[in-house]
Amino acid sequence: MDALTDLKAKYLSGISAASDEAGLEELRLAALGKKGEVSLKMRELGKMTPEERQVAGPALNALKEEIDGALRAKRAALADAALDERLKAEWLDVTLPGRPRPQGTIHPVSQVTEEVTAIFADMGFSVAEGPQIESDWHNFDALNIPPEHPARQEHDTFFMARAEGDNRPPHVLRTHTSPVQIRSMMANGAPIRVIAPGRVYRMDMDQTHAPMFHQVEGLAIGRDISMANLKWTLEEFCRAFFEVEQVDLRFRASHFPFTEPSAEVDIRCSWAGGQLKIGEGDDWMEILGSGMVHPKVLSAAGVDPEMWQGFAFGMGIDRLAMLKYGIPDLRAFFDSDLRWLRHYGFAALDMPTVHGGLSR
Ligand code: 2NM
Repeated sequence: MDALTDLKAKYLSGISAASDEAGLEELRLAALGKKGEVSLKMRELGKMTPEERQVAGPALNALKEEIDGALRAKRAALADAALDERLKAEWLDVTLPGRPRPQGTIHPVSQVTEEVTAIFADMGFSVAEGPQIESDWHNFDALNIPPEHPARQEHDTFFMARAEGDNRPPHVLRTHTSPVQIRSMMANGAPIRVIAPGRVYRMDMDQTHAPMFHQVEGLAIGRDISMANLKWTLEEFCRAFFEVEQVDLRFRASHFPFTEPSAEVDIRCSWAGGQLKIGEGDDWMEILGSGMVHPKVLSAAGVDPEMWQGFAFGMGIDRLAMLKYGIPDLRAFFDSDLRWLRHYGFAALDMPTVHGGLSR
């Protein structure tokens, strides 16, 4: 049995010295493979006498088990070592500081637009949009603004250039978002409840006016919508927007071509100590225009005024932002001054909801 002792010594030391999986497999084949040394010895058992076989058989089996066991153990040890190497190479320093916050902020106009949209969405209004370059018809005629109306004259409206020889009325930069409501009524008919926030343009530039500013207008058309519905809707809006329990609104008779009757709406406020407080005090501040949509406007938009009626209103988003967030100068709104934007901007991903209290 000296031959077996030699085999055992040879393979166990070979396995112990192997440095990789391929080397181990070579050794396995050399010992236990079909033509391996141990397998050949097994085959010789057939030629032995029963007495010889009784001794050699168990010894060969034991050798085979031992080599097999050593192979398994070494294979596991190599795998452990490989994992250790990987863990050393792929370490991650979890104590590193986090990534810096994004530098950008949400512009107050965007913030207020989201707030207004959330409040009116809660009351069943959807958002409508339309082109900023409008046809003369959508911006004026459909809204019962006749050609001789002062708002149409050069000093208020930006007109687009016309091709030479084109005598059609030029398109305009929309002076209000009302043409969006016209388009909504033409596309969807009545009943309808929409708000239209967006940019509008007027040739105006001083401390309180910019040539581009933002408006939100609302429209609700139904079979029996009245001024009472308008009053409740606007009160509800102001309560939610200014985040106060009590608001007091004052409706002053006014005139707009697209509504009849028309009212300008003031909100009770106080300026005590130079600080604006909404809902208390003895001052009134104008915040929006409103009225019952003129029958001629309904007809122009394809809605039968014998069947349908409703209210509309409009207000300036930029001014709402100044009032709510105490921003003094309208002209700084569109300067893209990073210091101003960091000061007055809002955190990204902090979207206003009515249930979340809008601006918290
Ligand atoms: C205002 C004041 C009063 C208004 C009217 C319409 C439309 F298209 F439905 F006729 N939209 N918005 C409206 C009414 C706007 O802004 C001061």
